[in-house]
Amino acid sequence: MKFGELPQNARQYINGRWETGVTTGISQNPSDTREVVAEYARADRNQTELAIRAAAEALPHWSHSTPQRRADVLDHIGTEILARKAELGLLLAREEGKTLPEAIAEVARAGQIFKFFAGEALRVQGESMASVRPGVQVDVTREPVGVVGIIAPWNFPFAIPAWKIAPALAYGNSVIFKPAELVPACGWALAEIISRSGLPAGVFNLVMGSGREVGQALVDSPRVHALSFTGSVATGERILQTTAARRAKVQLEMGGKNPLIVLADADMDQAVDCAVQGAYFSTGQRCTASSRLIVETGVHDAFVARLRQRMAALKVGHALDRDTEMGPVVDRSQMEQNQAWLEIARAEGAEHIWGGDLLERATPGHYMSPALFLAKPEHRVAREEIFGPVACVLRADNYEHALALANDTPFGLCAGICTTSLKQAMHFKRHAEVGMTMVNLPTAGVDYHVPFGGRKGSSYGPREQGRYAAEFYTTAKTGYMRA
Ligand code: TXE
Repeated sequence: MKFGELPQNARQYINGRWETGVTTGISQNPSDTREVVAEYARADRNQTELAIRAAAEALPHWSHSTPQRRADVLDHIGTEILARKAELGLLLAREEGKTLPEAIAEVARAGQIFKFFAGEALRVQGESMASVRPGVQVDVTREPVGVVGIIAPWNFPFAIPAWKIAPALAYGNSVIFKPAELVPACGWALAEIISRSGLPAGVFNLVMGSGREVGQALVDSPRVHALSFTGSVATGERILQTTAARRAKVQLEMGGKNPLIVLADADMDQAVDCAVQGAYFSTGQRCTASSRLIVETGVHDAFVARLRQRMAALKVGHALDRDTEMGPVVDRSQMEQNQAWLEIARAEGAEHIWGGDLLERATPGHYMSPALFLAKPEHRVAREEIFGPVACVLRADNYEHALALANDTPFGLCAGICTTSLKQAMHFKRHAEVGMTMVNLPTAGVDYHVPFGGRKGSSYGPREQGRYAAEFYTTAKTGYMRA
């Protein structure tokens, strides 16, 4: 089948077999809502239970498989994803709405992640230490954590599942993967590649359906030993309560309200570029988006004027149009939320600088222009995650004030600064209360071989990605031995 066409029978993958669901659903192209991208099978609680049981039964064998076997499987998956990045990128752009270059780059990233963890499967490390007791040897080894439930959001439907599934399999766990309802074709396409990689039946399972039914079944099941989730704060908090009560291991990546500080000494072209990319690319639908632009007073007005000029020229359109810089909003409900935020901002007294208009294009889609407000730190628009192309500017008296504003948030995913001062860049890197800092770079845009995650309300549990992923997907065992 070609992905330019409708995927027929996007089905569940349970215990090595493709299964119909209990009901069916569809996904739509946000650039052209007349187009159905996929018809897919939706599971219920019982079907999810079958997938969990299959993963539990497959675990003992897979968890003792050789590192070489796991490396070969992951390498196979990565190679196919990379070879098909243009075709899969087209599917992603059609289903989620990010621009085609962004979509192809995301698919390539997913392939690189599988390749990276193919290598990591061969490098599972332990420690050997001198014992405090005479004649005793002590070592620490890493073992798989068990059956892993993976609950993914819609905004990176290839890369986020990849950075959860790849380490889960690399370290010998079995997996049940639940993609977001808006992107079933992407989830299915990834699962289809994984299904042909040489894994034993039951080691990897795909269940599609609602969060409330399928996702909740994974969260509730005592057979699921660990849960990795990326999504909204509200869902993450609910998952935390249930998993904590049944003592499952849990990793949550939730929202962000990421600051980008622009100091008076910054290279203004670079700063405007970082702000536009960070705030509006991928239609602002990234947890790492720069939604708070904190600008030193000396350059505030000039920066806002240049940013506004750049925003006015930003090309909003169909995700597949060659000159589109910003695609549509993902769906109607997200668009309604974005529009409601514009109202909230106005009602709070934030000054509207640019955008937020609904746009008409040749095809019926969820198009809006990027929006900018001048806000006060106490405004909701400056405190809560919007998850759309809506950013605000906060005025700072000096660097110290800017840093205080940057840290004045319940979130702590990432933070950036644009400056030519080495002293202030170094101070910022040490004092920003976040998991990731960026100097003269957009806050969105990360590498795959280093840890990803935040502090405070943004994240919970061990970091994702890179070697640090082992912390979540393995459990330590301490061994004592005497001859
Ligand atoms: O998120 P949800 P949605 C934010 C963003 C967006 C809002 C809603 O503000 O507007 O969340 O998006 C599954 N038990 N972010 O509805 O509900 C769900 O099916 C178990 C920010 O997509 O959190 C999906 O697979 N699972 C974020 C996944 O959780 C449940 C990225 C995420 O869905 C469940 C995405 C339940 N009870 C959204 N309920 C970021 N910052 O990256 C839902 N799910």
